[in-house]
Amino acid sequence: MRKLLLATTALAIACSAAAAPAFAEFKSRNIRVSNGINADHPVGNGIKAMQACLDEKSGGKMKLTAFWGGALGGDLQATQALRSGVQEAVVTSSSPLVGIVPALGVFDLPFLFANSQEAYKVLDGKFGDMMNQKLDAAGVVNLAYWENGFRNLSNSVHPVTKWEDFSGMKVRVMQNNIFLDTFQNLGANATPMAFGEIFSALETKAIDAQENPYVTIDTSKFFEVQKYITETNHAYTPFLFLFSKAIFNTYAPDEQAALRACAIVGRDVERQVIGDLNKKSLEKIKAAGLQVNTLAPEEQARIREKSMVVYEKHKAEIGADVVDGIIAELKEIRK
Ligand code: TK8
Repeated sequence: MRKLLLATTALAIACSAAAAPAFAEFKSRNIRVSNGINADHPVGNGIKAMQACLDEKSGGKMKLTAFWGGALGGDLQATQALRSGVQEAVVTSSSPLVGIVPALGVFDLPFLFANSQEAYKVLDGKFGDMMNQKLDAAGVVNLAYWENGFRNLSNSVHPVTKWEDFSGMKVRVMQNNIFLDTFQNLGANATPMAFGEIFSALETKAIDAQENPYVTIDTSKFFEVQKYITETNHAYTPFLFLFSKAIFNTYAPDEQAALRACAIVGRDVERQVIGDLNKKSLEKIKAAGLQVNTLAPEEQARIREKSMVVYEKHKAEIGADVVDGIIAELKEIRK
């Protein structure tokens, strides 16, 4: 009995001794994560997985609190809050940030990526790292590239099956010159607007159309105020999981490493859930009565052909090295 007691006490001491140094570097952290999309978007699943990972690594000390539907401001506004060190994190599209890091515009080039696999290779590899250095220089740490997905067009006026159908259509675009030019070049009346304003602008018919991945069209309920969808797949603009550099720099190395590692765990879950949900979102959109069109291969080719001027036009402002770099890398991947 005495031996058992001694052994248990020894074990208890050993455990507490082991527990203390393991989490010594971790402080209680409340990390606010701003999102434009809603809680039922797969980013929600990603954040849950990231939290479970952080719980394990920090002994429950690092807590993520997600804010949804732009409650802490739109992508751009939240990113500025990170840069000035007043907010910890945001999951944002790259596109509204080109004014801060012009090289990010490379992801806005129409028809750049052919599928998500090649996007993952570019983003999670050397090219993504190079972009992360530019983001770092602008005061934000990109923990990982999460997913929004391939973008498709929805509208309330008529089916779009060829580029001429864009003529005069009022299309909301992200606050980004490359998107603006891409749609103007197709004949649309493109209007830059923050994400949070889309639903009511569609509802009041201030705009006819918007473009986003199926999962976003589903979870942000745009299908409720739209009649037609065309599977254009015209761009894959990534989500960035950004952290305020000013705040990140005050964290201990273990805390920083935990955030980086767990953002990747969350990314993998988020991408997986998007992959699963994509079809279901499309089914839901169809069930709501929307007419879904695909582009005939020759029409897809015509749109792509017509859009290529955008590459040359924006090459200098994105950085010729960046544009040439990604094209060379894609060539390599496609071999
Ligand atoms: C959500 C946005 C959105 C983006 C857009 O905050 O603005 O259309 O695709 O998903 O980042």
